[in-house]
Amino acid sequence: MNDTIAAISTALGVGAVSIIRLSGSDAIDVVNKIFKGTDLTKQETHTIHYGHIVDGDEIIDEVLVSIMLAPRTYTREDVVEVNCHGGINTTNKVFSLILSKGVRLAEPGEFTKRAFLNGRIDLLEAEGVMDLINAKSEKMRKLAINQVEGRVSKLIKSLRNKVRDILINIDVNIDYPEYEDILVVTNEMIKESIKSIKEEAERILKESENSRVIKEGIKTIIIGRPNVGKSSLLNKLIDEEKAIVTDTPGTTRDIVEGDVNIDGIILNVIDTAGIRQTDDKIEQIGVSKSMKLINETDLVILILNNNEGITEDDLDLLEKTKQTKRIIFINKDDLPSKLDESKLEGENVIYGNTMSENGLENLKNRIKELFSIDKIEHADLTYLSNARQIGLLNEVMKVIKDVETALNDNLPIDMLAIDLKRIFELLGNIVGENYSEELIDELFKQFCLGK
Ligand SMILES: Nc1nc2c(ncn2[C@@H]2O[C@H](COP(=O)(O)OP(=O)(O)OP(=O)(O)O)[C@@H](O)[C@H]2O)c(=O)[nH]1
Ligand SMILES: [Mg+2]
Repeated sequence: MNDTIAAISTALGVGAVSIIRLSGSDAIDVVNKIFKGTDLTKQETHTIHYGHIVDGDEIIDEVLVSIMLAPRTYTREDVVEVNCHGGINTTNKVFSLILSKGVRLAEPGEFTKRAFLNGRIDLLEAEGVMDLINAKSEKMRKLAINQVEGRVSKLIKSLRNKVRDILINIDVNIDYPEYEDILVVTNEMIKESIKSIKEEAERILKESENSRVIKEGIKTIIIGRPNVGKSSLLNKLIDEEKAIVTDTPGTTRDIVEGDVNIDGIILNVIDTAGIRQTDDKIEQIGVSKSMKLINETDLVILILNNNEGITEDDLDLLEKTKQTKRIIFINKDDLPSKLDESKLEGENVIYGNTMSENGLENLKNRIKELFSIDKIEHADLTYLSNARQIGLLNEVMKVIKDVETALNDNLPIDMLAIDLKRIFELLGNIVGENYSEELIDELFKQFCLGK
C-alpha cells in the first residue's frame, strides 16, 4: 500500500487561489482533522465542501475542499484537493498543517507516477502530461494533448497486437502441428503482416520527426566567408541588432544566436565566425567552433557574396555542408553580380540582400518547404514526441529488418519467433510495459511538484 502524499499543485506566488492536493488512503482523514464544516469522511465522491481550515481554535483560512474517492481519480487513490486563498503565507500555513498530520511531501511527478503505476495511464500518456505542462506553443500543446488522450498509445498498441497475432499463430503451429483445422502459417503470410507493420512503423517514425521540430525547433547556422553578411542576416531574421556588423572581415569571433518564429515553429539561428584560413588565434577558435556546429545542426544557411567570385573557401564550405539540409543565400544582390552561377547548378539558391531585405521572405518560405512546416500546421499531430519513444521505435525497425532477412532466407518460422517477441517487447516498452524502475524514477523526476 502506498503512503499518503501531499503537495501544493499550483505555482507559488500571489494569486486568487492555491490548490493543495493529497492522494492516498489517509487523504480524507487528514484533511478532516483540520477542517471545520461538514464531516468529510461521510461525503460522496466528486463533491465540493465549504468550510474552514483550523489550527486548534484558530481559523487559518476559508476553503473549498474537493473529495474524490478511489478509483475514479487521477491516481486511482482517494484524492482530496484543498482550494485555499492564494499567496505564499496562507498556502504554506495550510500545507504545513496538513503535513503535520502525518502525510508525506510528494516528490515531483509522484501523482502522475501513481496514475501510471496504478494503471490509470500508460507511459506515453504520462510523458504527454509533462509535455502539456511544459508546452511553449500552441503546436506543442496539441502534440501533448494527443498523447495524453491516448491517441498515440492506440497506434502503438495496435501495431503490437498485430505482432501478437503472428506470434499466437506461430505458437499454435509449433505446439499443435497435428491439428488439421488450424491455419498453417507460412513465410509468405508472415511476410505480408511484417510488411504492413513495417510500413506503419515507418510512417509513425517519419511523422515523429515533425514532433522534434515542434518541440525543439530547427537548429540553424549561418556560415560563410568573413564579411559576406552573416551577422546582418541574423539581425534581420530576428529583427534585432544583436550581432555586431562592421565592414572589417573577421568581426564575429564567437557564436551569436537568436530565435525566429516561422508559423509557430521556432528557428534557432546561430551566427558564426566567418570561415577562412587565418593566423589569428582567437579567430581560429571561432572558425573551428563554426565547423563543429555544421555537424550538429538541422539547417545550414550558407552565404555567398554576389559581388565577388566564388573562392576556394566558398567551395570548401559547399563541400563540407553537402550532407546537411542547406540553403545557399547569395547576399548583396543590390551590388553588381560577379558570381559565377554555373558552379551552383542544382543547388537550393536564393538571391537577396540584407539592406532592402529582398529575398528574406523567399528564404523563410524555402525553410517552410524544407521542413514541411505547412504540413505540420495541418497535421493531426499524433506522433511520438521524445527521444526515448523514437529510439525504441527505431530499435523495432532494426529487428523488423532482421525478420525480413530471415524470411527471405526461408528460415523456419519458429526461428522468427525470437525476433518477433523482441518487437512485441520493444513496442510494449514504448507504452511503459516491462519498465525498469530506474527509468520510471528518472522520468517522473522531470515533472513539477504537485503533478
Ligand atoms: N551592399 C550590401 N552590404 C551588405 C549587405 N549585407 C551586409 N553588408 C555589409 O557587409 C559588411 C559585413 O557584414 P557582416 O554582417 O558583419 O558580415 P559577416 O559575414 O558577419 O562578417 P564576419 O563576422 O566578419 O564574418 C558590413 O559592412 C555590412 O553593412 C548587403 O546585402 N548589401
Ligand atoms: Mg559577423
